[in-house]
Amino acid sequence: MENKYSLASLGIYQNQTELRIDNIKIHKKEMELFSPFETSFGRFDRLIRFFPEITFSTNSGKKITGIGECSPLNLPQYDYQCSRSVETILEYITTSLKTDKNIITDVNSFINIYKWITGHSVAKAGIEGAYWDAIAQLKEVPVYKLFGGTRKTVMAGTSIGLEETVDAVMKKAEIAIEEIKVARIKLKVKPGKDIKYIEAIRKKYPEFPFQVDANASYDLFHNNHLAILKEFDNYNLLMIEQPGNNEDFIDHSKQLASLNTPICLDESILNINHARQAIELWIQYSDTSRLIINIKPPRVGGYFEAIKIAKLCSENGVKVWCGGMYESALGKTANVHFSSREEVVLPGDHISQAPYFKKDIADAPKYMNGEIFVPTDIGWGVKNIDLKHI
Ligand code: OSB
Ligand code: MG
Repeated sequence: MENKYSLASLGIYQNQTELRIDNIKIHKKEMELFSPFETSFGRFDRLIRFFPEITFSTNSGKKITGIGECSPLNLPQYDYQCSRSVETILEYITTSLKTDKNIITDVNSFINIYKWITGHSVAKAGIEGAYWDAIAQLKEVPVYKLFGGTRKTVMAGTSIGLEETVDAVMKKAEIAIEEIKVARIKLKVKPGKDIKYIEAIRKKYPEFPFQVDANASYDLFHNNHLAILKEFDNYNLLMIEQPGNNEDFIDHSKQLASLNTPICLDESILNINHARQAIELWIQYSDTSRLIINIKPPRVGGYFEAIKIAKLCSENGVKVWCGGMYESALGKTANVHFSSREEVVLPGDHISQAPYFKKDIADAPKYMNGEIFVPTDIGWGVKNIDLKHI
């Protein structure tokens, strides 16, 4: 299966204006969550977000500045990355960008400067985000146009964390469905905190678009766990997200082949090669209609890689959507620009019950009845961005 996509074949803007790095500033903000969030790997109430701000200069001396976001968890629980690893890698990338003498034009010429760093997708995505915002300023267009996006609005769902009681989860589901009117809900589950929660939601909302996310908490070789996952089939779920270990998408394809509910890979897919390999496995052991991929730019190292994966999936009948990493309004907006691509066909994790953070660095994009309006202003189009007072 071929997976080599050029910028042109993806409809991504190829900047030809010659640029040099003028300055890089990394803004580090510790942000307090509005309410603590719990998943199978922990509960937290504050997160550090990094906002790389890169100023480029053109041959004629014009300066343009773009901002991106890096959104790690505090500890290496979701994957190996954490706020301290991201801070370290941002130093390496910054040094590379400042010392490299190559001229920057299209996104490949930019990524090439730091592609010697293996892994560390969260830091890379924030750096690439700053590039795109700057190019959008240069061309005076919204970023989604550079990405080849076409949607004017994107469908927005919400992620509901684990709670001690079914009542507490039901309260959150009710607010999401009846007050916020999200396009779909996603519930975090783990062994022992699964069926009774799912059953309660389905009893009250038999048809509402509903999916679950296990964050790698089930053992795909444990009979009890397999039996529980099979039982999920009774609840008309859109998908089961990442039931097994991060590294084990081969096992996901084989061990869960008898489930009717599609399996969504999140943690397992770090680049386009993983996506291609997963597709080949589902062709062999299951069916591509039962594979879904959650594409998060911070998990795959940036927006260009995210678009490549979306294209490959779309060409192979695999549905994709855009997940979140508790980004601030800036990172969420960047995800919305990516989701404007036509290949992104399912609702993303773009909104939360209350604002995620007590004080955000910018306004969230306009939201109404399960849809977010893709900003049409220049750059990311976020309003009231303030990196000084947070
Ligand atoms: O598994 O999708 C996940 C947040 C951090 C790390 C992993 C995940 C999540 C979420 C939050 O589910 C989704 C959001 O940002 O709204
Ligand atoms: Mg997930």
